[in-house]
Amino acid sequence: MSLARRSSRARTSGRRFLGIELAHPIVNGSGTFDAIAARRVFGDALLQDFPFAALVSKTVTIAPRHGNPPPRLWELGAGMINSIGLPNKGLEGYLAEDLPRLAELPVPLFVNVMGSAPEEVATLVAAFSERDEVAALELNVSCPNVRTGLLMGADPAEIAALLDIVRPRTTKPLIVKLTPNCASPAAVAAAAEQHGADAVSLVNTLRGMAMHPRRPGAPWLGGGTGGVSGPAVRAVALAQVREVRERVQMPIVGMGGVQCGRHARDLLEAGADIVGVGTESFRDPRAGSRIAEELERIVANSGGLEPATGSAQRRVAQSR
Ligand code: RRO
Repeated sequence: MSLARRSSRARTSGRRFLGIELAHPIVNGSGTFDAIAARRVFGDALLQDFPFAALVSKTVTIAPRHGNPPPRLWELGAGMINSIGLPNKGLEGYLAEDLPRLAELPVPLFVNVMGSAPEEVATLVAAFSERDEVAALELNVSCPNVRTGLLMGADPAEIAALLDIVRPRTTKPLIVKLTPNCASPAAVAAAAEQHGADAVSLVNTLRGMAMHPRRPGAPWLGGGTGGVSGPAVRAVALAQVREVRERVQMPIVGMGGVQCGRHARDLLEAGADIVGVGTESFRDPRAGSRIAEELERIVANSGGLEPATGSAQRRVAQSR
């Protein structure tokens, strides 16, 4: 076994990500694990066996939002479509009510924020930047810029302009959550890196819709369209993580349809540094811990993974 492979085996159980110590490489996808509700259900047992190495919060906006009208979910053969529409208490409500409770969790907190203009995102980032409870910030850029009408995360120039305004407002790590619904997530990732992002996470959900079973021509979801997640998107996630890894040096949070340790290993092999689990947590609230344990066993049995950042780019180049 090479030295690189042996030393990286240790990294699979505990690793640093953006300077933050993680117990293992599995985190949740934003909006897929409500830790406050889970604490109500499972009590302090949740704290003793917390499923993720860091908690990524659901998206916070400046003003409170009710979210989309129901129905908000449609089950697919291989996943689901959600159209939740960002219900949240808004910045003030989140700071007063949610942040103190999330700070009690035994893992670092990554706060996900979204705004409809760069200045709004900057305001959110600046507010969370002052809070010691927050380890890192994730920018949800799957939102149209009200001024340009363009999806902020779909266009390299939009993402560059966003980061030029947001980056100076914090010294905390900034993760950009990429949308798969654009011509080139890799080009957006490269622009994000050039303009000061510390990491990217991908994939967010793929735009999709379901027809109403009883009303011809009408959509099922109250919001019309929604985001497809689960096993249906796993192959797309793998391809996009690999493409992004070819373009950037910064760390990647890979996610999309991960249900078991092997799926997590595949994303790490494709170039991710850590892995997000989302839809699977709705079936199994302990999915994060289970997948981390399965991954640990797979890696131990196979002699280790190479560190993702940089090495995956070399592997991709060599395979051409
Ligand atoms: O709230 C949602 O409907 C939602 C968001 Br903000 C997102 O980023 N991705 C998604 O699938 N749903």
